[in-house]
Amino acid sequence: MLIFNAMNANLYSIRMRSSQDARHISGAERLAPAECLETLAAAMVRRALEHERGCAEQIHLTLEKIDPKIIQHIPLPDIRTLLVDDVSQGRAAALQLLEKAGVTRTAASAAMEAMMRGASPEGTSMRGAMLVDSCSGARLEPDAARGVRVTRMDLTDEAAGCLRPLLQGAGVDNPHVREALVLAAKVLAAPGIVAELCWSDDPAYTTGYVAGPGLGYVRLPHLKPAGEERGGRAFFLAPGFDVKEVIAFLEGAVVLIDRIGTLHDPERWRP
Ligand code: WAQ
Ligand code: MG
Repeated sequence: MLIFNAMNANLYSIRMRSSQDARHISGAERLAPAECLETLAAAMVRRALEHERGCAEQIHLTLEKIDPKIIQHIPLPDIRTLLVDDVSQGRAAALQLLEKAGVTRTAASAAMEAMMRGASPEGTSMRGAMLVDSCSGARLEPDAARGVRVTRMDLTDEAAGCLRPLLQGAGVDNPHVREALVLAAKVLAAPGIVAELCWSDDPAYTTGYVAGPGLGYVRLPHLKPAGEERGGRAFFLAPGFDVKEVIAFLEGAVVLIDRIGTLHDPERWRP
């Protein structure tokens, strides 16, 4: 979390995922110096036990020392909100944005339909994300229940200190937004990723987003109906890029976000 190299020498990856047998409940991923790990671990356990999706029966916590030599610094994307009236407008806007980012209509629709059905083989939410060919729409992740889990990323304390008041000013400083921004920043920095589509698996959280290197992070207030448990993520990979390489980056690279982007005023979506 800290920007100074002396502090980076002491950095750990801490991550949690929780489930009720095969059913994914929640996850979290942070980078933090040794002295913060106890407090963060306790907060992650509490989150797993008190989650809206149900009380966890299995909780996996992983803590790992980070090699300071491999830390990369990247910025957060700019943030926009497109106001839509309902889920059908939200999904139409998302398809348009994905096309603008370079995803074919076929690939964008296939990924969206998989998320609507529940993208795991059981028709539930996956633990991680789908990796989708941005041209054909083919699924590229090796395990369709697990998906690709993006870990080893966080804001520096300094960047978090700038981001939170900015989000507060717009009334959107909540963990969903902060964590999604951090995840999207790392996804957009991955080799060959042209866009991401996301909506939550938490039944009450209906705002989702489309992100892309040229688009930034575009929030859409209605990407699924309230009460819906099926959520997910799709990372669209341009043809010609190596699947193993992009997964190695998303799961393994250590990324500290040290700069935030611009927060634009909400605008109405026009078809
Ligand atoms: N790596 C890859 N995929 C993940 C990860 C991860 N670290 N964490 C979650 N997912 C996938 C998984 O399939 C989940 O079911 C799905 O994403 C949704 O996860 O600006 O809260 O944590 O207001 O429920 C968007 C915020 C919030 C929009 C999204 O996702 C805004 C959210 P959740
Ligand atoms: Mg969730």
